[in-house]
Amino acid sequence: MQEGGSSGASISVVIPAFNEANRIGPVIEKARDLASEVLVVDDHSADGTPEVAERLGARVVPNSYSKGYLGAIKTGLLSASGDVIVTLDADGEHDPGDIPRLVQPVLDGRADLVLGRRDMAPRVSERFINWLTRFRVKVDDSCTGFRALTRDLARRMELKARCTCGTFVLEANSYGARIAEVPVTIHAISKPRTICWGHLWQVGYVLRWLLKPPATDHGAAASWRGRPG
Ligand SMILES: Nc1nc2c(ncn2[C@@H]2O[C@H](COP(=O)(O)OP(=O)(O)O)[C@@H](O)[C@H]2O)c(=O)[nH]1
Ligand SMILES: [Mg+2]
Repeated sequence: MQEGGSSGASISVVIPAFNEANRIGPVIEKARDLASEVLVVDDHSADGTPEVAERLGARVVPNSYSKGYLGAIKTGLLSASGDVIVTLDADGEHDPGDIPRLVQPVLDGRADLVLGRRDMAPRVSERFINWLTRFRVKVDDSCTGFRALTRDLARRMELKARCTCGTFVLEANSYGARIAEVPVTIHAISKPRTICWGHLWQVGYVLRWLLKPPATDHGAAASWRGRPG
C-alpha cells in the first residue's frame, strides 16, 4: 500500500484479466507495493484468475459493461477510487515497476493522461491506427494499454469503440486533456499474439474522431514528452 510520494495522491491499478491465472500473480504482487488499491476486472475466467487475484490481495470486480478488454477498462476506470488510475495488462508484458515514472507527470500536474510508450507496437494494425491518430494527436503509441490518468478524466471517458487503440487518446484530447508519454519496459512473454480483427472496426471509430472538428485547438496539449530514466 503506497500513496503517490510527497503529493499524497492515492494510486489505483486496474488490471483487465481473462484466463491469466498463471501470469497475473507477480503483476499483482509488484503493483500492490506501489498502489493504494489493485483492481482486477475479470470476465468469468475459467482458470481461477479471480481466486488467484483475491488471494494476493486484489479486489476482483466483475465486468459490468460489455464483455472484453474495453468493457473491463471502462468498469475499472469507474470502480477505481484513486486520485490517479493506472491500467496495465495481467500477462506480465507491462512492468509494474514503471508505475512511479508513469504517474509522475500526473502527480506533478503536468499531464492528465500519460501513455506508457513501447518501442514499437507489436501489430501492423496498431501501427496503422497510430499513424491515423497522429493526424490529430502527436503521440508515438496511442495503442498502449499501460497508462495513467486522473480520476476526473477516467470518470469522463465514454470509450465508445471496439478497443482503446487510438480512440482513448482521441477522446481524452477532445476534453482538452494534457497527454504525455513515458517510455516503458515491455517483457517478452510466451502467450501467443493473436490477430486483432476488431481493429478493422476500430479504424472506423478512429476515422469518426478524425472527421469531427477538433473541439478546441488542443494540439499543444499533447506535446509534452517524458524523458527516459
Ligand atoms: N476482463 C477481460 N480482460 C481481457 C479480455 N481479453 C483480454 N483481456 C486482458 O487484457 C489484457 C490485454 O490482452 P492481451 O490478449 O494480452 O492483448 P495483447 O497484449 O494486445 O495481445 C490482458 O491482461 C488480458 O488478460 C476480456 O475479454 N476480458
Ligand atoms: Mg498481452
